[in-house]
Amino acid sequence: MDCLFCRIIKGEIPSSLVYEDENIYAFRDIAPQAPVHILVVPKQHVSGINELDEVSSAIASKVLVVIRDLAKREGIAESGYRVVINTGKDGQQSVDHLHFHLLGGRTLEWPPG
Ligand code: D5M
Repeated sequence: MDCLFCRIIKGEIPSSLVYEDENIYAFRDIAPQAPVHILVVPKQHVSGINELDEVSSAIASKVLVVIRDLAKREGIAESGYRVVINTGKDGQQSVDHLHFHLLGGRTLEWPPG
């Protein structure tokens, strides 16, 4: 399977790594939409929320803990931030490997476009 994020996780494509553990890989978005824009990705390939099962949803909950810690480390925990999972065509998901956007460092608008 030719998945961009699987290739990044395997080290076949370079990335700006900010965190890695047994199950999770986090790196800076190549096209940042905010001063802090990190993608936090379960290593196991799951296309998106619709494909979550028991194992991958347990890892997804660990992703939230990683996001909490990254927000602290990036200095945006107090000012606030947003966590986004784009899903499917209408959700503008462009990479079919589940990923959480961590966005912060500026006042974010609501609602999103
Ligand atoms: O988010 C997919 C995100 O992935 C989008 O914000 C750009 C980012 N992207 C694409 N290629 C790379 C590489 N090579 N490094 C880092 N970030 C990348 P989505 O929610 O699917 O639209």
